[in-house]
Amino acid sequence: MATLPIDELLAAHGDRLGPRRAVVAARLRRRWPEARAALRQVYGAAADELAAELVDWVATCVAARSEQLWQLDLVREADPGWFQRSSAVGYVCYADRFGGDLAGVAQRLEYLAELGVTYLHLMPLLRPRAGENDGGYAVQSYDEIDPRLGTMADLDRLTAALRARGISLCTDLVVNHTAAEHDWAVRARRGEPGFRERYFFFPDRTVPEAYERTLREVFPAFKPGNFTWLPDAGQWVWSTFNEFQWDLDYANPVVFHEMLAVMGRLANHGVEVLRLDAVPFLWKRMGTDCENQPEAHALLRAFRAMLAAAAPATVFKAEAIVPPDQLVPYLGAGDPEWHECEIAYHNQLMVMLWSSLATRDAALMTAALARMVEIPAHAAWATYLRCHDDIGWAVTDEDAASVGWNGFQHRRFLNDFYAGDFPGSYGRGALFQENEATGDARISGSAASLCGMEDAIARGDERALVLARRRLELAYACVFAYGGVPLVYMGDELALRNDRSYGSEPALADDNRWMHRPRMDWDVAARRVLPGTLEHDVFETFRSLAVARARLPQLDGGSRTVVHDIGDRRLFCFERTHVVLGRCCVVANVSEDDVAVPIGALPGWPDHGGTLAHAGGGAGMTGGELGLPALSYLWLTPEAPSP
Ligand code: OTU
Repeated sequence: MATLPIDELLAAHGDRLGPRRAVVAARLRRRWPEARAALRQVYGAAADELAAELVDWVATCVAARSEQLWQLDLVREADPGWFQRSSAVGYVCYADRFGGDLAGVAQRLEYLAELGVTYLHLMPLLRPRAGENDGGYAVQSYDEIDPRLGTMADLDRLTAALRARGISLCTDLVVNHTAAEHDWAVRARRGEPGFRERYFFFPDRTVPEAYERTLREVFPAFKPGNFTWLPDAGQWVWSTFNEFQWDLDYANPVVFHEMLAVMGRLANHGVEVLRLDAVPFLWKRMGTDCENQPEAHALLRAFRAMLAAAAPATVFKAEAIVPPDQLVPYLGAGDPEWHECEIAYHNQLMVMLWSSLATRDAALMTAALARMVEIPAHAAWATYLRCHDDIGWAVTDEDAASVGWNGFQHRRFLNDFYAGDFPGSYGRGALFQENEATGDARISGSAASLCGMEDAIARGDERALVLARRRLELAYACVFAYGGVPLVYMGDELALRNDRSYGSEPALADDNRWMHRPRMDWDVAARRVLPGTLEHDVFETFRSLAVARARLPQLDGGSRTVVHDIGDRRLFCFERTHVVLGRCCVVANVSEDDVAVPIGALPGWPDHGGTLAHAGGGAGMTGGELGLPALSYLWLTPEAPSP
């Protein structure tokens, strides 16, 4: 397979590709070497067989692509940084909880437009198993929409409506596992030839136990261990998450090919961002934790190269909630840089924002973020404060030690603090998956409740409510400026507090992540236009962040982010800088003290201080000094202020 006869292979497709053929051939010539290298790393000699099959798949996928999406492909190839623009604002919600169903979501686009949304992440849309389904992350059919939400035709209509408004649809693709009720799993369980090889089956505990020695448990409270016994089959099956989520075996090239085909079909329905779930787990290696293995990266690179040939308008977002050193490679950072996922969740920024707010100290955030490796200019973070999952305290022992703290104790403090168990804490969250053996736990709870709003409202404490609101604004101001696509998690823009109603729904009651997955209350949302209400003030805060961000091209995801230690642990400072787009400096006071800092403390910043581009919490600049009241922040640009 020294050279792939791309033209010959495409010629076999006759007129199917019509005038698209030359472009597809060019894309394949460009992408195939990357795909081949990655596939060889995983499949060795078997990669060669896949080659011709995959070219065939590309042709089929392109032939089925609508003219509108084909045009979008061409536009995106001309502007590959489209998702990095400073005008990008993401919004994340459950289709049913936001709009009832897909058609209902399409009725709410005006609301999204008010917030400046350009990227809509609808949580899992594909048909899940009946009953408990881990919020849709146990997929029974990758070719059907969850019937509660609509049909594929509804998806086509929704993506067309979104595209017409310049909004890209993101949805989840659960690549690591299927539901135990997926057709493959059912056949594998019966022992049908060709299906057991798509999962990991073991006749006894010998091999599972050898793996268990180095595996962690993701959901220890739901299901101890990583394997599930199937009495009818007389087999153990690998199930990292819940018993009903079976890990796929990517050592089988059929699994790769089939999942790629799913990607192509979703792209052809107009999905522009695929959130690839749980990617660290894609490859298993005995003696390791079976996360972040080199083959998992190779698989993503192969998926990337092939989908870029078939549907280049669609980008990948990696869901890898792993320590910073393991995270950055998912964006293709390395020497040399490569193409893997265009976007990845910045879990570290999220954790550090919560940590800083609890301790009123930014030193750990400054240290941890400053030492992160830069990401390639073609990639971007998805920055966020809250998502549908729990918060795991990804604070490394080394980072904690570098600011004089003990990692274990700090993580324990954060759990106590946000569960409301620490004296004086304002957090009203709850522990998730407490593991009595290791002392580990994570936190559930809505952003507003974790920021102290629920507590302040319950106690009728006006001053506490002001501080809680400032915490939410400060954190989101960092999320909006730090670099990449800022994600607003549904409800945060209205300061929705915890929703405890899940406790009375049997399929949800055991999983307290539902406390921060509320249903949109449109009566509450209606208050966003009533001045003097909490909803109005918070909503306006989000709107103004989006407007201010859109005006500052230097906040494009392609700009560098440089974290500065400016000598005061209460202040978090970072700068966005780009040789063409310019600079922007952000300073945030995470403490509840009033802090003043001379302009000279900002490295390389002009003495006149520049122009205040945006601020919150009463922060401002007078006579060579920045004034930062409790929990306030400002965004500065270097141009001299107009007289
Ligand atoms: C993801 O999360 C989803 O976001 C969860 O909602 C799902 O339950 C889960 O996958 C299974 O599909 O461990 O605590 O490094 O951290 O995949 C959440 C990635 C999780 C994992 C992540 C996982």
